[in-house]
Amino acid sequence: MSRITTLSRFLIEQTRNHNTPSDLRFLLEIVGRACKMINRSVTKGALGGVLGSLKTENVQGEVQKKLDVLSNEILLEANEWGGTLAGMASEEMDTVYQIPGCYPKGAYLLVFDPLDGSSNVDVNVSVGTIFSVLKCPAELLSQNEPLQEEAFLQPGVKQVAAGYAIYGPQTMLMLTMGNGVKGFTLDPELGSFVLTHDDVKVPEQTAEYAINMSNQRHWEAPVKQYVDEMLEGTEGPLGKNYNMRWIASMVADVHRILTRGGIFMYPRDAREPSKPGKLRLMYEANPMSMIIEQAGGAATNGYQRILEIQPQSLHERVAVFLGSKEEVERITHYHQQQKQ
Ligand code: P6P
Repeated sequence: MSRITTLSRFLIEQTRNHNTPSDLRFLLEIVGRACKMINRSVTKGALGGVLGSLKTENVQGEVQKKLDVLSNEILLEANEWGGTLAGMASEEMDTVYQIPGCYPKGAYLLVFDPLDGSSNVDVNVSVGTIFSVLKCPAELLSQNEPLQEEAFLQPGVKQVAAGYAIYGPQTMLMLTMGNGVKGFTLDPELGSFVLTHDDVKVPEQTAEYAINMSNQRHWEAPVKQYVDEMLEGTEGPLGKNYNMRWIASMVADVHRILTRGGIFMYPRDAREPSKPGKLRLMYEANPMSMIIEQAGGAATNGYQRILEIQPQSLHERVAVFLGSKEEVERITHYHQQQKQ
């Protein structure tokens, strides 16, 4: 019988070979288990009475789906008791989630988008859970005092782990702990995530881009220039024909790019000039940027590495250009040219 490496076995081997702290290993195991629980609810769909929207809005002003709230609760309940976390933060919660006083606090912080792309769940399109793990600054960790939001405000380079689960034709968990990207496929008969992609790499070159073209009139000049050049195909300066995909589920678009290359773009636009973009830095852009960079790709906001941005607030937004290095460098160059 061929040897299978489950997520648990992989994490044990990480502890042996890369000195991964046992509490970080335990935290990631629990996150994986929570994603399996979310997967179970997502895949039930109408049979589980979990489709549709609630009458509530989240801090982003977005109408919450039943599954948004359920997924958030699953992650909170799975992680609050383990003694690995000093606190949690989520797209679905205005403020920091404090670990209940009956449980000990731990050294890490968990930030997540519990169900990214949830507007797709009612139409049976892939959605996912995105998560990021940071160390809690020792001076801000107290068993008796509430955790302050500033503990989370660390640049993405400080992440000790990042990943996402994608609930699609296959349910997969993509994970990086700073030494490459691994892919695990859920074996529903085993109930375990099994290592199926040992060394995930983003092709440096691509002929595929992902952007919501309906916003074209709102884009800034560098984005208009870049997309126009791609649309010119072999007749244009880029000398090749490009294909376009836009699933409107970041996890699904990023997973495709991790698998076959491409560039994902959610630029800032004129609709909300005060906001630097739609996507959130702490629990969408940072974890996805760590994964993409660990897989040999690049991720910028048009001007700098996303992972080097110093967050000013928990739910701040950022423009995102990530994927195949050659294309991300090209559009970043266009932004920098325009700035001069
Ligand atoms: P639009 C989902 O709401 C999300 O945050 C990302 O998953 C996705 O890439 C983006 O927004 C889609 O935005 O404006 O095209 O609906």
